[in-house]
Amino acid sequence: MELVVFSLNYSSWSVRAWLALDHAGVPFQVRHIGGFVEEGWREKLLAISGAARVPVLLDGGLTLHESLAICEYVAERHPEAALWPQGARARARARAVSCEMMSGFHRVRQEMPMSLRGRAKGFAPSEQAQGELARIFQLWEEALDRSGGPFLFGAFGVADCMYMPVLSRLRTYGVGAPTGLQSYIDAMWGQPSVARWATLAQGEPAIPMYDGVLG
Ligand SMILES: N[C@@H](CCC(=O)N[C@@H](CS)C(=O)NCC(=O)O)C(=O)O
Repeated sequence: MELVVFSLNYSSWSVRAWLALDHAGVPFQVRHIGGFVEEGWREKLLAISGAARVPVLLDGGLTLHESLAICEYVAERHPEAALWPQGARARARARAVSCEMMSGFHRVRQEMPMSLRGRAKGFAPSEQAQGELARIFQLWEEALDRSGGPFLFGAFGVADCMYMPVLSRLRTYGVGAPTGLQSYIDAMWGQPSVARWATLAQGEPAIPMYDGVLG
């Protein structure tokens, strides 16, 4: 099995799929395409997937794009990893907040591009981004209140994979979260797949174009 990515330091959608695969203990290789920097990157990606976006999962004859679809596939193939919570209601809520990440929070994504190892200077989120962050904190608090933690729906799962890049952005841009969320944030940074990702991301090639936005 292969996961096609741009960079595990900068490509937040790739990281979401990578975390689900790693947590499920799936043996897989990572194939890098230097998106926006490597000569002919778009053609190389188009030759793999008509969507021309990463991540792409290659599993035998299956070519699968969209990070959430990849997480769903991993969850279905590896039920022992319990990537979705037990119980139809909890699973429905976990899917809803995962979809909310996929389709929303555009200002946070635009103003705070992910760089796990980057540290921004003098960053202040716009009012719109602050509003989106408040909604993210609210949904984390609600999920943790119901589940009792340590992760959004109890055990580490797809919803946590979806929001890990947000935690990374909070750290990169020096944005604080409500104190009640600190134990969730600590649990996430200490989670074994997250720790492995953080190590791998440190070794990814620098892309000056992305680092430039950090100021
Ligand atoms: N909804 C897609 C988004 C994927 C996406 O936008 N990936 C970015 C890199 S993180 C990309 O491939 N961008 C290429 C482009 O914009 O041309 C997913 O969840 O996989």
